[in-house]
Amino acid sequence: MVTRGEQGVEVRKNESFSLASYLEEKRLIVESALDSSLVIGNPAKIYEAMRYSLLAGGKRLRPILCLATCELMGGSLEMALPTACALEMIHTMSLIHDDLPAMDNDDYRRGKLTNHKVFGEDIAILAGDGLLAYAFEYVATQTRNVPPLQILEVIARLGRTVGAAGLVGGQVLDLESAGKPDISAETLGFIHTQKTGALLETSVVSGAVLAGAKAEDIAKLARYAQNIGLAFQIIDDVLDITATKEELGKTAGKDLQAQKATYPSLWGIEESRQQAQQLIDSAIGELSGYDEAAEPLRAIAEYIVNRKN
Ligand code: GRG
Repeated sequence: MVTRGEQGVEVRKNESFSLASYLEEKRLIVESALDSSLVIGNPAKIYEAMRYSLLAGGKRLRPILCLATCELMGGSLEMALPTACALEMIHTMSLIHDDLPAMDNDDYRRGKLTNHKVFGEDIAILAGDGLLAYAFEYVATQTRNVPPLQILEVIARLGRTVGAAGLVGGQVLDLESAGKPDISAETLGFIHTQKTGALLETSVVSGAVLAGAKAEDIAKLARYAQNIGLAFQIIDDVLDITATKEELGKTAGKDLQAQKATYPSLWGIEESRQQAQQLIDSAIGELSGYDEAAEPLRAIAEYIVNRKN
């Protein structure tokens, strides 16, 4: 059954599970944890800049994925909450830096003025740096009831994800791809695996690691995440063309303006949607060995192709 959830998004629903309620319940937990994770210190200005972007809304998909896999693998919400917050701190800092004039140069994000538009470029760079450093401190100091080696593994995975093998490397390739609309689907896939996929994969896998999941489960969940990660980016490219500024909360049509190759530019919009749906089907296939406890992950996968922002 398909129903309409928050913001009119079509979401899959079975009789005992409502994705809209699940996302809302988890989003509220994440919002509250993020709010209390970062109190204003001295100098107040940098904390205000960090909180401005961290608490500016957003779907909170990465922390929710982390909580969902931790619970699926038998862990508790409390075990994963500090890592869930850290994932959102890292995601938020990447958005702050991505929006800078030296990068994607945008004035709006999540329906609000971008960090540098409010606080200036110098403080926006430092707010991103502050959030990145705090994410690691937060996991290390706030995680409870998890064996230290599992915490260490999460920290190592986070480090790899943000660095040259992940977000930083992906962003470099993305910057280099501006003005080159003729790059191949393979190259595009490589860029997005690093720029977008890596953090989504770490969100899914870190929840499982914290819960003490077996290598076999971690491998399945990693494949689930790789599939949803690429589908997420394909739909992101489609929305850049089809959605309005109001729906996106940021400037629409940026890819065309920067003359970037995107999935719709390579395949067209319809084929892009179909490819995304195939990836989602493969992602859900990876969950076939799990019972209804995996329903949140199945429904989130479907939501990724049906989302409107
Ligand atoms: C990580 C050290 C370090 C630096 C940052 C700028 C940069 C390097 C990387 C760019 C990463 C980036 C902005 C990737 C795009 C990912 C993406 C599709 C973002 C949109 O995510 P949503 O739709 O956004 O989940 P909300 O606002 O809902 O959270």
